[in-house]
Amino acid sequence: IKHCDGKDFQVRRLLAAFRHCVTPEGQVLLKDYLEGWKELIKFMDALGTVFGFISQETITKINIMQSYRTGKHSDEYHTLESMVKYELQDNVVNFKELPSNRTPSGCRTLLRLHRALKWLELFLYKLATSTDQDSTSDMCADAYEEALARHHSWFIRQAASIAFLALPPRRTLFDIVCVQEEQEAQMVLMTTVKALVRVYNITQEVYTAHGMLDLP
Ligand code: 1Q0
Repeated sequence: IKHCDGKDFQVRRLLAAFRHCVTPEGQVLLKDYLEGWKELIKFMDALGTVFGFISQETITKINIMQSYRTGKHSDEYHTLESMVKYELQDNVVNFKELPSNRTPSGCRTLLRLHRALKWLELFLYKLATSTDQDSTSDMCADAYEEALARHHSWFIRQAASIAFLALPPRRTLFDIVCVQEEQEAQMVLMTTVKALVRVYNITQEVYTAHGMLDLP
């Protein structure tokens, strides 16, 4: 299988997006952050239909963010920091559970992506430091337990654990990333992890500073 076309997943683009989204002042540009996520969706799509519900859920979250970013108040949704400031000022953060007919806030929506980014960081780190004998399903499940499971309902946890079993072996994942050599794979993965850690830590600080880590 060849996955190395321009329209397919490219780790170069993933890396560029998650790097560029951090400005020299240490702010997070939402446009590039979401570009990074769009690239991840391509990765999931390359994995096949079992991951469709995860990819759909990610698309839903990205679309909510895009609608804010291009909507009436687009200026306020330029960076993570400006979004938080605006939604706090305007009292639209939803610190309480919302009626389901209202569009969730940018802050609570991005928080879902932010938590998933921790899963990705842990998973890629495990992938980089493993061997062909290790199971990707186990690595994925371990990262999920560490980063995400406690934020998910029982039903979602069951569905996720079934999807994890369908994860292909390391070599197939490396094929999608278009790396063959073990060393090259390690380097690409670790570079990506570094970029993710940087964005994650900034976002985490902003959410912590405003007591927003538990938005319902
Ligand atoms: C590749 C395998 C993907 C494994 C993904 C792990 C996370 C699984 C979580 C699945 C749950 C999705 C169902 C819905 C969940 C929602 O309840 C939840 C909360 O939202 P809400 O509105 O109900 O409060 N939503 C979320 O937590 C958002 C979840 C987003 C999942 C993002 C998965 C990102 C996957 C990326 C695949 C990339 C793989 C490696 C790339 C290698 C690159 C070198």
